Amino acid sequence: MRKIYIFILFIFILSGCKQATQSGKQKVAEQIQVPAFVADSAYQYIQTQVDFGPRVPNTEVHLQCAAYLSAKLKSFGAEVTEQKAELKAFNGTVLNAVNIIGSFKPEKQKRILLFAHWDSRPWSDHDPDPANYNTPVLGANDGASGVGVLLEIARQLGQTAPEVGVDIIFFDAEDYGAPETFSGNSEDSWCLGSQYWARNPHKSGYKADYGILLDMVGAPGATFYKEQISMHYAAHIVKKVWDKAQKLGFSQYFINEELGAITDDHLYINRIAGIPSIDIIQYDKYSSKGFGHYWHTINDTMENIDKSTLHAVGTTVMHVVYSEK
Ligand code: AHN
Ligand code: ZN
Repeated sequence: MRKIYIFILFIFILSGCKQATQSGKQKVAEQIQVPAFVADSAYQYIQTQVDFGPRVPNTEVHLQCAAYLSAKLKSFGAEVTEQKAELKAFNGTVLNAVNIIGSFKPEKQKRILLFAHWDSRPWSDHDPDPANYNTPVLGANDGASGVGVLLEIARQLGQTAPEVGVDIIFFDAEDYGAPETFSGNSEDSWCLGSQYWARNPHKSGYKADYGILLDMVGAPGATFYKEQISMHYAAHIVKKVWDKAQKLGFSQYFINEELGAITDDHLYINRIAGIPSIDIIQYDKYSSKGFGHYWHTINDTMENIDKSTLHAVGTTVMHVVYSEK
């Protein structure tokens, strides 16, 4: 009799062990595989944009670059919408603007919105030499870097689908804001493309769980602080992204400190579209402008683009997206 009890006990332990290993395996299988973000590829996408020249609205180059960005998103398998609008700038100029939207898995309910601006500023109004004020900014960092990182993410999304749907929007006319010397009404003069989309989304009733804006994400040694408009509207998303960055070992880029309130596309996506959104934007505590020394100067060129920074930002955003269920 005792032998039988021991035998039953033995079977019991064995089956328990088996279950334990099975659930262990399940855990391993459930761990999401995040494709590797290729910084070389993002760098090339930035180079290509810069090679077009300044992407200033109402120029030929601007249209050529729009066609390039749409074609790229399509080639990665996105459903692409070119949203055209005539937008009035602070100085009365009517801008022929194009917001470019690439949707992955448009049928999915749960969606994440990733965005950047693709236009470049018509004036280098922070250049140390006033003779350069009317020269357009090349916008390697200010514009092209966010778009380059998102194009590389788009390439990965096309190859390996995450659980959630993703919309990538390249907003136009972000950087046509009134210079500090302008004496007229300059309210809401920045971010015209995102303001338009927020009032007229490409799909009526469009919803996303949250949004992430990438702005000036390519400079060597860039620091990204927990920006205060992002904290006001979407503190939980800031935490999610910064926590992920720390875990991945990028704490020298993603600083665990709240600093600066920056008027940028995410403000209008929060305020008008009601999608909780954050801004990953380079902020330099130690510079008088708050941004890099080349910001809104003729020196916003490829020399100020660093693959390690692109890697930190791209990898972090990829891990956030592929963690969602
Ligand atoms: C202001 O200068 C008010 N906001 C910065 C938004 C911006 C300009 N991002 C890139 N260029
Ligand atoms: Zn700018």
